[in-house]
Amino acid sequence: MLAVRPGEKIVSDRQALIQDAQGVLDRNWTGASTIPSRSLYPHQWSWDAAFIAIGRSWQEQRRAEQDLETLLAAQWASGMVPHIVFNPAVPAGAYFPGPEFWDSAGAAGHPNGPATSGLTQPPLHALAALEVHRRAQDPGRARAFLERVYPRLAAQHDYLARRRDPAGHGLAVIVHPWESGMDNAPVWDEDLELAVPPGAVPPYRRHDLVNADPGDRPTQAAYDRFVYLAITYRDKGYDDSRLLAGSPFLVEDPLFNSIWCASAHAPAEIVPAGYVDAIIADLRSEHFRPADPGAFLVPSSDLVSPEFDRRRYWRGPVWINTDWLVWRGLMQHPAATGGAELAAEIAASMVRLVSRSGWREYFDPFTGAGYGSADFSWSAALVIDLLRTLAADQGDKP
Ligand code: 2M8
Repeated sequence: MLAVRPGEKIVSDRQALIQDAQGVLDRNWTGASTIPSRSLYPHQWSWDAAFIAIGRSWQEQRRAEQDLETLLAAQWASGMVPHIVFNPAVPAGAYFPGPEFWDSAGAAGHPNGPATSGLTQPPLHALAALEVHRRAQDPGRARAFLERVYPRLAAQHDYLARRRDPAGHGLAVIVHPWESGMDNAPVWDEDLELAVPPGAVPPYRRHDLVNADPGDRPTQAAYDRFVYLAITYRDKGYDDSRLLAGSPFLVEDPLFNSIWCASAHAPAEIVPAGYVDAIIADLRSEHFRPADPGAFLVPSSDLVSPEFDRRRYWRGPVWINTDWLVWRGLMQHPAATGGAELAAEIAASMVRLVSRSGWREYFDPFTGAGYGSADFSWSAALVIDLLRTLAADQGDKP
């Protein structure tokens, strides 16, 4: 069985795995921030920075703080925290769409400093900053850090409330699948059924197909739509004031909003228990649990839907960050029926995946094979967090 009972050890040599994960983070450190991976993603990404800071917080307070502060230094005047901060030392053309595509310098409210993208990503940063503070080896330093980042985090949340809630629902909209972080998920397919006008997307070269197996990555049709949507938003100056009237893609994404909620410390305890039970039931059903007991949890898309694809980016493979989000949510609800067992199974699955296939970007739910880039930072950072949290809960020295 997949099952590991709560409290049971899930890894034979925890220290070795943590050290290995630490090596990934060391190799991906640039001096100012951590890149997600040397091959596919050579700049700083927004929600990656939050996951990475959480992993680093256990023993590298300074780098954890620096990861978050480098990102937040690129915040726009509106409060928007961009989804990519470009490293000027990386050759132009190493990633598409790069700084020349986004043209952030030409946009109102872009800060002085490195170029950025014009989109945002799930706002996990306040939660990450608090974790960094909570685990700080130097509490005085951590307090000063929190005082510095607090106004920026408040501005980020304020931006979402003021500029990204055009319908007044209390939920933020995303204007592009890239803002969800789960860019290529089948849930966006319907909203992406848009006609790209001929000539609207100038020719471009996809670097992801050079650096990863094309079978792991979005199709060309999906990519054209991603690029078209980004161009549409860019050409309106990244102006959020007329979103309802002018955005071809406008979605109140549940994951983005749950992260916003968790980050804003609207504590998970206010979630009605019925929702938690329903989520657990879904996760234990044929939709998210492969029948083979030796398989891996949790697929990123519904296993029995026609769109499910076991290896293609965000359309089915298991990702360590979404596993970690589900695991953490379950740990906050110890009383939910079956929640603790499921959390233990997910934790065991995460460890089995990286032990078997290394620090890959995503994994096959049936075989555990690794896909996408290698030495992927959030896989390493979040397994550090998982192992250290479990060790601390069991009263072991981390
Ligand atoms: C992926 O997204 C970028 C675009 O932002 C890409 O495909 O080039 C996503 O998995 C996203 O969630 C992640 O933040 C990023 C870097 O790891 O890669």
